[in-house]
Amino acid sequence: MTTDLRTPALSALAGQTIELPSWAFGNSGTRFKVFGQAGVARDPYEKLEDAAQVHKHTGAAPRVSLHIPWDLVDDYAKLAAHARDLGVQIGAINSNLFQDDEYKLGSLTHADAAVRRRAVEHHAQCIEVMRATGSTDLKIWLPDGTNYPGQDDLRERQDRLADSLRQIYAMLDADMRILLEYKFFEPYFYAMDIPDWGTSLVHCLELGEQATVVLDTGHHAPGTNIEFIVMQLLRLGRLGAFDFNSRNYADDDLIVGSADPFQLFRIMNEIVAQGAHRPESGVNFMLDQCHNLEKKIPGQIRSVMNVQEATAKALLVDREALAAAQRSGEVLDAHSVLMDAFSTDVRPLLGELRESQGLDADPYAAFARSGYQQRIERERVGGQQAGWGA
Ligand code: LRH
Ligand code: MN
Ligand code: MN
Repeated sequence: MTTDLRTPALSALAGQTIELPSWAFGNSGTRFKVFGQAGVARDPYEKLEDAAQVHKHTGAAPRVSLHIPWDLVDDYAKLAAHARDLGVQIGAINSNLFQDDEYKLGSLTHADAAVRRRAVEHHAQCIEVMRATGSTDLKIWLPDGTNYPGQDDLRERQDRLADSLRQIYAMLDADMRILLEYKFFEPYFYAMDIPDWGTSLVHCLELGEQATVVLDTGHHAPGTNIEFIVMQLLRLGRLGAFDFNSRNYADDDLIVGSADPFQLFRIMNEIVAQGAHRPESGVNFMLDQCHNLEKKIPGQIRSVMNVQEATAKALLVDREALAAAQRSGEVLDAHSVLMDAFSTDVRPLLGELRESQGLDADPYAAFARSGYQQRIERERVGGQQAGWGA
């Protein structure tokens, strides 16, 4: 590792933040069974307390995304104050259009204007939550779609969607933005209404500057070159956020970088190549995961560490050598520059960073030693479900 890359890498890593999902701290499972765990958070306040542990030991996770109505409370200003007392803050607010009977045939795309109005109205409530908590990101994942060819008019559904999104966009304050998520299948299996980044981008471009795309790493067909999408969205200034997780088969929602750390590195390489790891780029690095088998807090700590490790490796790419090899058409030399960075053990570098911040070099071990897990397992009975089937 050359010294000229090491120092800037350390300072870039010190500025990196990763946002945690509140639902990672609730009980979750598969579509077949929700597994209950001892000590799981019983309400949004306790979810924030657990999330704050992740920040306490990593120093890199100061925000928590909420999902409405999974994180329903009477007083959101009070919840935000609780977060601040714990040293964290509320991040993106996720709307929920996938658990109401009324939305069976669609929400923002429904043929009935009254149903669409109700779905738009739900976003007005989410924006109120944003105002009360200081959140600036409204994340919309549209679960709408059709199961059978001919079930509905594909074009009309797009037009209705554009109209509903326009109404939501018009409600935003000047410092707010929409993060529009896409997903190629599920819960519908013939045609999703926002199946891909192209469709999300088209709607964002129509809406205006305050609309950006959110890329969930689990929402693509097998073999999709995700880093290409990252590059293109950055190039157009429309990459608003990531929902990081690991997929092997479908929308597996497992720990980011677990099955394919090389893919995460390739994604972070495109990020670093365009300087988008810097906080001022506006890209929100969020996790969207659940921990079904493993414990929640250690699962989130591991996830944050995986993102940090991929970022550190991307920061160690010798960009001058890479550009020189690319310019001269030295294919294998260029490839070797990337692989050298990927093969570097960055754990000592990250350990050094944490120690310089007064943290333990190993957040995972530090949490295990802290006794927090044993305490919540003793004290909390009746943990809350993350949301599914609730
Ligand atoms: C949909 C999704 C979306 C939801 C979250 C819980 O699959 O990725 O982001 O809000 O899962
Ligand atoms: Mn997601
Ligand atoms: Mn998903």
